[in-house]
Amino acid sequence: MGGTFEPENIVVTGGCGFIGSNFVHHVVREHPGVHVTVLDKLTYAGNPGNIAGLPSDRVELVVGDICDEGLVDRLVAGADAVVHYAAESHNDNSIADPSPFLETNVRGTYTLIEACRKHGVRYHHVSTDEVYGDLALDDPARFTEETPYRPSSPYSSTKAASDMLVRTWVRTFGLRATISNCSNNYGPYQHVEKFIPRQITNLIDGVRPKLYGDGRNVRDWIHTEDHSSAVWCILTKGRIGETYLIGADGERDNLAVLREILRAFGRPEDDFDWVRDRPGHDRRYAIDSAKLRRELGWEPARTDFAAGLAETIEWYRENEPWWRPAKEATEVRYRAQGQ
Ligand code: NAD
Ligand code: TDX
Repeated sequence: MGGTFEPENIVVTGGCGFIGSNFVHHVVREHPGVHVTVLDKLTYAGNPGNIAGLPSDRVELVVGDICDEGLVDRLVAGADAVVHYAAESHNDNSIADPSPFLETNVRGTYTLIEACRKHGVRYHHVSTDEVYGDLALDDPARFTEETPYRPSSPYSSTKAASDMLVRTWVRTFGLRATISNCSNNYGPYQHVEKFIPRQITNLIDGVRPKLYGDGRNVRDWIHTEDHSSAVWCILTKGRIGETYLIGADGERDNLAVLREILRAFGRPEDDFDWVRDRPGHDRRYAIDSAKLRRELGWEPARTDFAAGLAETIEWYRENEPWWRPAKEATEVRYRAQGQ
C-alpha cells in the first residue's frame, strides 16, 4: 500500500455544490491541519452558503472556472493535492443540453490534470458508477473496477471521458492520480432538481411527487458523509493509478424510496403522479466496494437508510430559505419536459 499521504493544502473543485461542500465540512471537522481552497464557478448548482460559517483560516473560496488555465495553474502551483468534484451533474439537464457537460466535465478535467502534471501535484478524480451503464433488475452482478465502460447519457459519457483522460495521464505522463466511482448520494445541501430533494420539497409545498417510468429503477444509495470519508481514505492511502468503487450496499427502487418519503409526511402511499420517463433511463446501479474495504480498510458508517432519510427530510424542513430560491425555476424546467 505504501506510506500515508498527508496533504496540508488541498484544492477542492466544486466545493459549493452538494457533495463537494459536504466533503469540505468533513475535512474541516475531521482533519484539523488541512487548509482547503475551494474553486467553484457558482453555476445554478453552486451555493456559497453551503460553506459559509466555516473558519476563514481553514477554508478560502475562489470563484472561478476549472476551464480557466491561468487561474487553475496558479491555484494548483500552491497545493499538495487537488480533489476534483466540479461537474455538470444532472442527467436530465444533459439530455436537454449536452454542451456545458462537454465543456466542464471534459475540458475542465483536462485543464486540472495538465496543471497537476506540470506542478507534480497529487490528483483525486471523483466520478460516478454511471460510467458502467446499467444492470438488469434480475442480474445478480454488481459493478466492480473491472466492469467495462458503457455510459448511457450525455452526463455519464462525459464523466466516462474524463475518467479515461485521467487514466491516460497516469500511464503516459506519470500523473499521481486516483479515481473513485461512487453510487447515488443523498443528504443535506442536495439541489432540488435531484430525486429525493425534489419529492421532499414538493411534499412541503403540498405538491404530489413525480415518479418516472414504472418506478422500478434501482439506485444504490449512500449517505454523502460516507462518500466523504471514502474519498479522504483514497486520497491519503490509495495506490497511485488505481480506481476504487465506493458504495454502501444501499440498493432500493425509486418507488420504495418515494413510499418511505410519503410515509414520513403522513401521506397515502399512492399519493404521487406518474410522469414521462427519462430517455435512455438506466435500469439499475449496484456497487461492489470490496476492493476499497479490503485494501484500504474503509467502512461506511451511515448505512441506516431510514434514519438518514428522516434526517434529510428534517434538514429540508428546517432550511427552506436554502432551497426555496431554486424551486420554482426547477419545476418550470421539469414541466416543460413533461416531468
Ligand atoms: P452539484 O451539481 O451539486 O455541484 C457541482 C458543483 O460544481 C457546483 O458547486 C457548481 O457551481 C460547480 N461547477 C460546475 N461547473 C463548474 C466549472 N466549470 N468550474 C468550477 N466549478 C463548477 O454536483 P454533485 O451532485 O455534488 O456532484 C459532485 C461530483 O460528484 C460530480 O463530479 C459528480 O459527477 C460526482 N458524483 C455525484 C453523485 C451523486 O449522487 N450526486 C454520485 C457519484 C459521483
Ligand atoms: O422527479 C424525479 N422522478 C424520478 O423518478 C427525478 C428527478 C428522478 N427520478 C428517478 C430517476 C432515477 O432513476 O429517480 C432516480 C434518481 O434520479 P436523479 O436524482 O436524477 O439521479 P441519477 O440520474 O440516478 O444520477 C445521480 O446519481 C449518480 C446523480 O445526479 C449523478 O450526478 C450521479 O453520478
